[in-house]
Amino acid sequence: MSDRERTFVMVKPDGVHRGLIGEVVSRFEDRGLKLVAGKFMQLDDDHAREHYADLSDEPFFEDLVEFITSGPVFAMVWEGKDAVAQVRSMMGETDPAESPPGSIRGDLGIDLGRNVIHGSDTEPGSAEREIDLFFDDEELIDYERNDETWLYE
Ligand code: IDP
Ligand code: MG
Repeated sequence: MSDRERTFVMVKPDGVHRGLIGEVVSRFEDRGLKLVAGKFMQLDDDHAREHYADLSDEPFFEDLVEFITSGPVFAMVWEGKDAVAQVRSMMGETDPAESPPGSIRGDLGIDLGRNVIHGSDTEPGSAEREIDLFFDDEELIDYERNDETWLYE
């Protein structure tokens, strides 16, 4: 049980506009991860800058903030065994063009700045920081999936 963790995931505006929320949610559900929070929302400028604060010196930062605030996003928290690393591996690489077929970005995107999905990176504390930035504690729902005894030994 100690390897169960939570990670923050977000379908970006390109994914929402392209009707890919259901596809993305399905992949994590099918894998056996458990949805513990979800919110359809539009990020304001401050929220976007704080979320991507570690990239603020990058030349693409302003474009990234403009894009991520340009339309609605679907923010989620998923829980399960090694959830942070599992979600990252299911996402593929940052650039969809370098992501293998079978990964979310490799199947659903083609361009770096339109890569459909955000997922917390594996730096210690990243997932917790992002979950806190998007959700209040009472929005995180504790429950058991009724297939958990078949998903975990
Ligand atoms: P990640 O989303 O795979 O964690 P990060 O390096 O954290 O990748 O970058 C955050 C987002 O910034 C990426 O998902 C992508 O949308 C955008 N991005 C990253 N690198 C570049 C770049 O070199 N040019 C344009 N956009 C970029
Ligand atoms: Mg990142």
